[in-house]
Amino acid sequence: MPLFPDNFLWGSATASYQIEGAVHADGRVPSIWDTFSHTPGKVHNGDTGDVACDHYNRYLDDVETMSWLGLNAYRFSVAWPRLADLSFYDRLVDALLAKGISPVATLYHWDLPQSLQDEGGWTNRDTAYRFADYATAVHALLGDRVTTWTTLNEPWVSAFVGHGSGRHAPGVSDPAAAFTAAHNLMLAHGLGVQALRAAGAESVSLTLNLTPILGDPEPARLVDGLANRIFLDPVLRGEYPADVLEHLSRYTEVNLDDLPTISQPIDVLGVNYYTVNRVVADPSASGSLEHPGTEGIAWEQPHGTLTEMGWEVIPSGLEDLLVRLSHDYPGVPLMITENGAAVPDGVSDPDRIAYLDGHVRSVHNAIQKGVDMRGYFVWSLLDNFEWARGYEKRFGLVRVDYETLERTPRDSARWYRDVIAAGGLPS
Ligand code: PNW
Repeated sequence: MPLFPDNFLWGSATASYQIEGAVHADGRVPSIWDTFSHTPGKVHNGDTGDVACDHYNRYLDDVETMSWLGLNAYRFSVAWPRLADLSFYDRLVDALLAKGISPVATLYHWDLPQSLQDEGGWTNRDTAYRFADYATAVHALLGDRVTTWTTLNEPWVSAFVGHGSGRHAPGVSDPAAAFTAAHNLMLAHGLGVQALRAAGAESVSLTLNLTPILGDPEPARLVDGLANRIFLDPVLRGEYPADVLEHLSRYTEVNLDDLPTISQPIDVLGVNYYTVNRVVADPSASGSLEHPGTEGIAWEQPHGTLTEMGWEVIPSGLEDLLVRLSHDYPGVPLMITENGAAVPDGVSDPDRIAYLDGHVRSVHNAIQKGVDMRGYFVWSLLDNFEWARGYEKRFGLVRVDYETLERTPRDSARWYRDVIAAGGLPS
């Protein structure tokens, strides 16, 4: 039976706007996702996070479920719009610790206060300084109990889905804004690391969604730069890759003096992995708005088995990615902060079990190849608000009935419980 290191974190992950609901409780102010989801035509079926899973009121039941699963860690995000009263997270953290579950807190999972968006949001570098102040405030409240911190979740999505295609809030479509936002998000990360360290945080990380790019070598290299290296190199090497810098300079100017701040050492890199992309050279292709400047590149249809998101199931991509990261960015421990699948609704979910099984095996293979892996978090604990896709896509180990808000553990939850109890996979 493949075994994992003793102190390996077995967790699951969620994010504030996707599960909490209670959008008017305790002085919470509107976020860009309230605005976006309430704008007709932006989210599938007109769904919003107004109620979501009502986790804000049901968190004790949900912590009970985590305890039943045997999780030793739980990754959640703190809602910046709740800054006026963060006591919910105080209660959540106490409930987790009472069950022996380590809280892993993400400071920003996409719910920017609308008031900051009104001043330009991530295209305004002031937002990065505001983020550092916010990080200090959250640490002051939770830092005596939370030891593992993540600054940002997936800045690529915030920058390029939020400002490139506009499929996500704030719904902007402007390549210059997207590259500027990417830079300012990295600055926020760096300033956030400094703020957390100054406050005495033990372990600080950043979570990136990393997508291996397969296909014709030249387009694959360009797209890899725009999807992956654009964050990896500034954060972990203190420089933009030359090809990426040349490319983005066609749209905007970035302040290279920020790089020492951006590249503050981190203790672990969070990796969100779901699938790969395949690209081919095609002179007639218009490229992708989420990868500005990719005219002449076509995204190939995914191969083989697909999830409900239309994403190709390819566990070997995760192993290859982890090995690559350990070679290209040595000395940085890695943690899978999200991995999971949307599959058809029901309590029986063999396709999710197969997906998770394959990817946990990949993580184990990477460990055997010498990669320093610290944990694995399933996305997600609960079905939840899947952003522009609304509630239709279901990622939960636990099913949520959105009429009654009743929770029902799926077969995959029992499977994960057995994996955790055994400390690894059945051979
Ligand atoms: C991640 N895309 O997001 C997020 O961190 C989660 O909040 C989300 O629920 C999960 O993956 C599943 O989607 C992504 O459209 C969402 O390119 C969308 C994209 C990428 C990542």
